[in-house]
Amino acid sequence: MKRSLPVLMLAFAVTLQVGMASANNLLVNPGFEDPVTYDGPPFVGFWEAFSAGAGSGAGNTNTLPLSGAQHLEMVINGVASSFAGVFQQVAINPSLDVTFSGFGASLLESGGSEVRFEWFDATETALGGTPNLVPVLGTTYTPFSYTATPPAGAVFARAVYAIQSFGGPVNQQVYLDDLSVTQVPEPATALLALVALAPLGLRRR
Ligand SMILES: [Ca+2]
Ligand SMILES: [Ca+2]
Repeated sequence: MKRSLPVLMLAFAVTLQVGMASANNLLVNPGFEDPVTYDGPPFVGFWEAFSAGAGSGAGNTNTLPLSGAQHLEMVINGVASSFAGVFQQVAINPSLDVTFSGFGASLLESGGSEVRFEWFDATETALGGTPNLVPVLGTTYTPFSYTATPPAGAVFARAVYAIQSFGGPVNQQVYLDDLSVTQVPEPATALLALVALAPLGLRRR
C-alpha cells in the first residue's frame, strides 16, 4: 500500500490539472484592453455597454487598471433611477454550473452594484435570469464571484454587471477589471476520475 500512495497523489494531481484545464475563461476581452461596444448584437465575443443616458455611462479608461493598460469605468452622476453597465454572452455547457467573477472597486458611494446571469436558449430566446448578487466592493479592487446553475434549455449565459440608482440620486463610480466566466466539473466528477485512476496505484504492488 505504501507505493500506491504517491501514485494516488499523482492521479489526484492529474485530476486537478484536468479540472483547471476545463476552467478556461469563456469571456473575450476579460481585462477591457479592447473597447467595449455600444452597437447591439452580436453579444458573443464582445462586451456590450449600456446606460440610461445623461448622467450615466460605461466605457474603457486607463485611470486605474488592475492589469494591462485599461479597465472599465461605470458612472452615475447624482441622477436618480439611472443605470449603467456591461454584459457579454457566452456559450455554455448547460449541465455545469457557471461562475462569473472578477475584481471591482467602488470609489464613491457604495451599493447599487448588481451582478447576474441572464439565460438564453439556442434561438437566443430569453429564459429569465438569476437574482442579483450585490457585491460589497472596497475603494480598491475587491474580488467578487457569483455561481449559478443554468435552467433547462439554456445554451447561452449573459454575464451582466450593472450599477443603478433606483433608490435615489447617488454619485457612483465603479471600476471593473480581469473578469471571468468559467465552468468547472463538479467535485463528484473529479472524484470519479480519481477512482478511475486508483487501480493504477494498486497494479504497482
Ligand atoms: Ca485591464
Ligand atoms: Ca456589440
